[in-house]
Parts: sequence; C-alpha cells; structure tokens
Amino acid sequence: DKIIADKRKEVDLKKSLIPASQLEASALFDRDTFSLAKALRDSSTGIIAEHKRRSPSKSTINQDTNVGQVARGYQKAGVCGMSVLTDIKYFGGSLEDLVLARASVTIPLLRKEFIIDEYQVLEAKAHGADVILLIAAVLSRAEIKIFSELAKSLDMEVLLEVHNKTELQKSIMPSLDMLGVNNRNLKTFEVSLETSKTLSELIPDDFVKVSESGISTIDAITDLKPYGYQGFLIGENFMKTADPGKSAAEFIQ
Ligand code: IGP
Repeated sequence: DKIIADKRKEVDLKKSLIPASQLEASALFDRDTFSLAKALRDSSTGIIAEHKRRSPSKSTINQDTNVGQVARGYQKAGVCGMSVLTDIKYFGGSLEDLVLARASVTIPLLRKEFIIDEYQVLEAKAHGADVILLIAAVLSRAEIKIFSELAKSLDMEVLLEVHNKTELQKSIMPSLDMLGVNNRNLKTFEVSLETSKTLSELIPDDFVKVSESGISTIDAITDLKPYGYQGFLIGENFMKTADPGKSAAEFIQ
C-alpha cells in the first residue's frame, strides 16, 4: 500500500510535467504491436523472461545489467516475450529501460508496473510496450475495465494478475487476454506454486494462463502444464546470474 501511495504521487507529478497529448504524439505510439498471447499459445516452452534489478523481497538482484544486452540475450534464447520492470523506487527500473529493450528486440514486451491511472497505459504504448500488467489486488473492477479497455483500444494486450479466488472472480471480463497467477504473496513475499495449481480450474479457457514468480526449474513448468498453464514468468532465476540471456538459453535447452 506504501508502493501504491508512492505511485500515486509519482504519476501525479509526471502528469503535470508531460501532458498525455505529448505521449500520444510520440513515434512509438503508432507502432504495430506484437501479440504475447499468440506467442504463448504457439509455443511449447512459454517463457516470459523478466528484467529486474532489485525487488522489495530480495533487494539487489543484478546491479550491472545492460537492458539492451539482456533483451537480445532473451530473444536469442527463444523466449516468447520479455517483462520489463519500469518502477524505479522499488525495482530500479524505468521507462527508458523499456525503450532500450524495444530498440533491441522484436519479441512482445510487457510493461511491468503498478498501473493505477489511465495515464500509465498511454505511457506504456508511448515507450514501446505490447502488453500491460494490471494487478487485481490494487484495482477495483471498474478500474480494471477502464484500463483494460483503453489498452485494447491502443492495440495492446492485458495480463491481469491475481493471487486468490476473490481477486480472480471480481476481475473476469472480456477485455483481458491473459490471466496471471502470482505465486508470490505480495504482502508476505512467501512463494508457493500451489497457488497456480489451486486457482487454475477457476480461470475460464478463453484466457491464456500464466504462472508468475518463484519458477526456477524446468520441473516446475512440467508440473504446472497439466493445469493448463501456457505462460511462465521468470525473473530472478535469470537475473541473478551475470548473463541472464545465457541462463535463459540454458534453461530452455
Ligand atoms: C517474476 P521471479 O520470482 O521469477 O523473480 O518473479 C515476476 O513474477 C515478479 O517480478 C512479479 C512482480 C509482480 C513484480 C510478479 N508480479 C508485480 C512487481 C509487481
């Protein structure tokens, strides 16, 4: 909740500095996007690899990453898409990271952010994102509807993240493309793949199912596939090594 309060201030400040009209006028705003949902459906591995320098649960994961190099490494490894953290305060990311990744690869890019305002959806498009993340724990159903419909109108896809049954049931709507189950409890940081298993049967078949966080072995993926998961979001396991792209390549082998 501290994160969301900080985010509110950050977004209000940015809105006063850069008007939405300026975002809409940027070169990347009109680009044709790539579909992550399709890439996941067509893939046998389904890896979404993340760029994450640090996190509230682990502090520093990787300080000296070159996001362009990481992006190229991930693409070369054959991942379906890349997730780029853009929150600076808690994750050490930025929108510049997203732009640099966009300039480096042609795989779908997810803007990993605490989205609480339509302005951030416009920002995502203006900085090269193909997909936005919406976190059910911090949004009302009305907000999820507004933000997801805006993203769709801009040709982006939506990954909706849930951690429990209540969040899932309040969020189901046709403007979502992928449903992500976060195995990490954002309050306690505890990780359990059981969360993905338990919630899987409650996710309607029209959404691509993604399992997020705490995945570090191929066995975990083999274990989750029978539950209908086609996407696997992996950050730390790759980012904690000196060459995340190489780690992803070895993982996918
Ligand atoms: C990646 P991991 O355990 O592989 O590093 O997790 C990703 O799922 C995690 O970074 C994440 C996240 C989030 C980060 C999932 N949901 C919401 C910030 C905000």
